[in-house]
Amino acid sequence: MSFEDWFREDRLPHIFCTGCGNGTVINCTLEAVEEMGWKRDDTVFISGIGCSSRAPGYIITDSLHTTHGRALAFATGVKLANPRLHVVVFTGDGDLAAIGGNHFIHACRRNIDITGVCMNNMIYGMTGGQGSPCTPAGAISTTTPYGMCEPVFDLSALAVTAGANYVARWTSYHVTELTKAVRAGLETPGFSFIEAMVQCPTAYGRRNKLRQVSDMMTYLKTHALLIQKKQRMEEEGETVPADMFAVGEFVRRARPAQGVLK
Ligand SMILES: Cc1ncc(C[n+]2csc(CCOP(=O)(O)OP(=O)(O)O)c2C)c(N)n1
Ligand code: SF4
Repeated sequence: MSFEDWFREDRLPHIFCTGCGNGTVINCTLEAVEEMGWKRDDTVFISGIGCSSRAPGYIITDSLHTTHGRALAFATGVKLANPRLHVVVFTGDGDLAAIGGNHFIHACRRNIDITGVCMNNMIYGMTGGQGSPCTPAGAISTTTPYGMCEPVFDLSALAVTAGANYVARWTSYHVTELTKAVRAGLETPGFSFIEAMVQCPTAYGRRNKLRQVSDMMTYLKTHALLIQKKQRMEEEGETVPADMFAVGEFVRRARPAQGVLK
């Protein structure tokens, strides 16, 4: 079998815009799931609402497309009702960190055996480009026409602090690293969180001088800074540019977890 055997082809064509990064994240996740040797009958994909949250609909397993911001609450119920199931949540930055912020914190704190994959496109994509907690300072959105004046929210740092057992961030450019990170998250008992920075040419790129898909990919590539390099720069007193974001593995630990089969 290959990762393509997990696709629900009768749902095609998909709704994603040409050049959207979400497909890459779905492929990487399914590749990791396939590497785990999981069975379709034992695996459930769950999401909230948003472009990214449409992902489970294209996968052949049982899935739940739930309410905006509530994917982790539904996933918790599924996992605790049947801990034998492998539960993977797809979410977006708005779904996870705005309306779903409290569920995110407490899923990390409870350290439930779920893997959350967030497609962070730095914007509300599905509803036409409102600013999200992850819209970078100065970026243009429909709700920040003069530039985002609030500081960007670091989803991975929150997950580390709140108690997730595995946290990593990559981008849709870093396909190999992203796949390995999802695999590590699936293997780690407890809550694992993988943040994937993705291009959204439609709602984010065209308002922020990144109109071409290649421009957005170049943005992701050139603004990603390996965590070890960032730490070295900080130790040596070098200034880390404010628009760079760290990528890599942020934590891998073994805090007591819930929903893990003994
Ligand atoms: C309670 C509720 N409020 C608002 C909405 C409208 N809504 C649907 S998707 C969405 C934003 C999605 O943004 P994000 O989670 O970042 O996902 P993306 O579409 O960018 O992948 C909003 C506000 C809704 N469906 N339900
Ligand atoms: S609006 Fe953005 S996130 Fe949504 S499908 Fe289009 S490119 Fe992807």
